[in-house]
Amino acid sequence: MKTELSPQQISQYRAQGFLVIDGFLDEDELAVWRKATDEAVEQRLASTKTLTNQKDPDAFYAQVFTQCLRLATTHPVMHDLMYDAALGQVVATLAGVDGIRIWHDQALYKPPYGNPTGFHLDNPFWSFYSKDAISIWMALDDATIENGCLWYLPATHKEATFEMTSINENLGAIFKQYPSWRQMTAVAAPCKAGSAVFHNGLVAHAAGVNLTPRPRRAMTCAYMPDGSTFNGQRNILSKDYFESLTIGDLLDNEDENPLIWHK
Ligand SMILES: O=C(O)CCC(=O)C(=O)O
Ligand SMILES: [Fe+2]
Repeated sequence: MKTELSPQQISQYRAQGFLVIDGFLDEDELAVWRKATDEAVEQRLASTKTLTNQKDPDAFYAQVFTQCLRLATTHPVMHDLMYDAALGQVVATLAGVDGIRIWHDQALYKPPYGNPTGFHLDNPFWSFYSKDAISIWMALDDATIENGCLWYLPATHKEATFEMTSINENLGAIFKQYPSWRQMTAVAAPCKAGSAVFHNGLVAHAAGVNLTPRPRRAMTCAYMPDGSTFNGQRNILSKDYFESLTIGDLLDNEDENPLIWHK
């Protein structure tokens, strides 16, 4: 894993709200990530007895991606990959925070001839608000313009608020909330398998249509800076934990949101 970050990479991440690191994994590491993710997704889909994350496979959203959350809780190798302190240090250093917790991991497989992922912000969906939330998006296949690589509206994390944005079938639904962004030119983030794309939880991003007969596989993880507090939304929190919380409480539960790195 390419864990060394240059000052240029850090400043580019902070300025643009995203950063691609080509060849983040070496070939052997990529093979481990692919196998673990494929297995964990397969097991999850078998246990939930549905082929996609939606009951209706013909629904638009079911054809955006197959989405499997918190695979570290069901697959031991995935657990080790996600709890790797070296990875935690990389994301914490990019984000500029002293400690980092897992918010949730998530496999995102865009199916063959799958629909695009509409522009959205991530952080408004989560149970904490932070200008320093960060995600990693690990390409398990080459991510190309043809198969649905990520696209960014650079630096929008500096203007975005925590207000919920809609993500629906319209690629540009977010522009109703942020009209000035409609004039921006989106920047594509194509990358080879084994590359990692990092983004801020408030930068606007989308993914293209998959115009190939093969899936576009990615393994992702969203992170919460240590010290973040509960904002009232449940999102992925367990029912019992959610019901025990009051707005403003520190989110420091090791089972729900493990601290994977601290200075
Ligand atoms: O993979 C995709 O299509 C979308 C990814 C995304 O929105 C994310 O990782 O936050
Ligand atoms: Fe996202």
